[in-house]
Amino acid sequence: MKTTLPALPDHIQPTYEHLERYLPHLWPTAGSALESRLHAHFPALYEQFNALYHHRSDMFFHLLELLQTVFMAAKARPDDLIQLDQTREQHVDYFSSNHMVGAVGYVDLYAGNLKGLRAKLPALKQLGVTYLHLMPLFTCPENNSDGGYAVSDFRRVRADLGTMSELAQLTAELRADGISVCLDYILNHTSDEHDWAKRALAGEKEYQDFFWMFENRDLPDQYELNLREIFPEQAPGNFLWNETLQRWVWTTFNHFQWDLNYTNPAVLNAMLGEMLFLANQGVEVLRLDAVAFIWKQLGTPCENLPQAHQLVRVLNAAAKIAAPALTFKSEAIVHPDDIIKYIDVDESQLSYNPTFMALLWEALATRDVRMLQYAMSKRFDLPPHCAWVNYIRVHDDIGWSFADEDAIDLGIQPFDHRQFLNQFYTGQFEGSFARGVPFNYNPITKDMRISGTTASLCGLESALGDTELTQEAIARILLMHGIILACEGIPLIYLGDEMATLNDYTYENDPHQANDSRWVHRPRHDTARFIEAQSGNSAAAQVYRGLQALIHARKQLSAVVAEGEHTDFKWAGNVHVLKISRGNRFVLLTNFSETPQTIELPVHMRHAQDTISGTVLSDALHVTLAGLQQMWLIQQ
Ligand code: OTU
Repeated sequence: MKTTLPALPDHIQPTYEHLERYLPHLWPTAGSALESRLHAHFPALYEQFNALYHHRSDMFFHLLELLQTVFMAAKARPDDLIQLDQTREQHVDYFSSNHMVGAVGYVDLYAGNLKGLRAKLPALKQLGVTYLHLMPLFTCPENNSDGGYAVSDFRRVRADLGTMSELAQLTAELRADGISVCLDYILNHTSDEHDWAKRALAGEKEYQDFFWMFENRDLPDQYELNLREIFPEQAPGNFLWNETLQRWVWTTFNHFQWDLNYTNPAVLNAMLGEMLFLANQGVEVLRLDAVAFIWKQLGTPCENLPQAHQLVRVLNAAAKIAAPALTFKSEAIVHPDDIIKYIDVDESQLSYNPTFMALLWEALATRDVRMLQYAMSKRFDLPPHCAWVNYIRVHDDIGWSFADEDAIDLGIQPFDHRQFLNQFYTGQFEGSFARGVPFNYNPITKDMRISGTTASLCGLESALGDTELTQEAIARILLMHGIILACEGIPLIYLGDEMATLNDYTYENDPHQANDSRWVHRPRHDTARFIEAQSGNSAAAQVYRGLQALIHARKQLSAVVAEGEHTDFKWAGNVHVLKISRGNRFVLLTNFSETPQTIELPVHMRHAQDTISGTVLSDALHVTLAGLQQMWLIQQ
């Protein structure tokens, strides 16, 4: 029986027989796994593709091209990955396991190159890492490449880091050690040195159509009316005049990052080819960089448009046919109501949780968990077979992207509150422990984001030389990590944070980095500090040991928390204490204030043990947490 395609008006309904005629040499053999996946996922692919391009007379041609890309990738898929496909298809929720622990870092800064990364494997295993996100490692412009986010060739690894075949070998080795590799799929733009951009610059119309180009300011000016500026300081505006082309080129981010034009189906097909190529190198998770921006439409903010979702769904369906082990992780740092729209088993199965991240920092500054608790109690649940990637810090800045409505519901003025948070985290607010650096202040909107490492933002930098304040900073670092580790989803550790790495201000001396304060939290791996962290009582060592204990506690949760059991953010009855429970047997309590706090225990937790301190509660009605203490209570 052939799958019936969704009924769609006024268009040719491509039956399989119909399509087969055009691609006989590539068509999957009857009864093959590929054929059954085609039947399972082509309807979705067609539906979304048709929604995007039905108005084009050449739609059918582009659809065939797309299918050809899918089949060629399926044919090229190595045997070990075909096996992985089967394993993943049997356990699509593998990323929800309590054994999952993620780490993210730069290959060069963490390990020098891909070879060096292999040598770091024992250190990653010691931390229990099962998911490793390597920051963009593709060929890119030499001086400034936005940390690799301006890709010149998706199929070539940056020469100083290694080669594509080394990468493929590494993903296989890591997989053998239970570590899934995640890479960025930077689909909104390429660098202006990408072959497509070069050919556009050389006058090839076909490639000029890969980007957004305008002869005069008429349309750019109209678009600008509704656009945000993402990097107002280093790259103001969204369009750049190009002398060679005599055109305005759309550049949402830096001037050397050219936005791709997905209204052209050839772009989608080309980028699908790059995506499946990466999947066939053994990359298991693709981070959909800046996914909110991929579709533009005049008169709209050009973010989170329905077509952006349709594009991802086409890509997802294509992956499900050619490389089903592939998982998407959306990077949409937008309003929480928009974030959730990307998360679906048929779209992006994983997503960053920037709302949670921002509110964790908010609670740390205010010592008040109300907004965190309120927002998460209604925003943490996800559709089936999806998971959050919970994090505290990554390579980017922190933006205060909580929902205004959530703040207003609690009587908090969102604008003023963001001003306060910016002051607090740049150390301007009196008594602040944080030492962050402003990122892209916009004088018109007064919007600003924050750079800085976890340790510096948690007070370790400002505490230097003061024993008591140092202990508080350490407790804050562990408290923040404890929360993401206790929750359902993949906890993501930003490499360097495991040893409480401080801000590194040397970027100010590098002319290619000085105008981007995010480099303050992208230091080179400090080997001396890492050695120091392995024993003794330095701050680095205390954080390293503490984190190891928390990771251990997380992995042990499998015995008490079933996979898929919900994470609940219930009111603890004390503004300073966050209570997170998973199922009936586990409760995490965290005290965001520096003073002891007492809360009433839930009835089922009156006999419990804190797996971190070992403390046993026996017939207890209340529990008191020391300042900044966390308790992982397991019902006894
Ligand atoms: C992403 O982030 C990357 O994480 C950044 O490192 C890149 O610079 C950027 O894309 C361009 O590739 O602007 O400050 O609203 O905030 O996608 C970070 C979403 C960013 C953007 C986010 C973007």
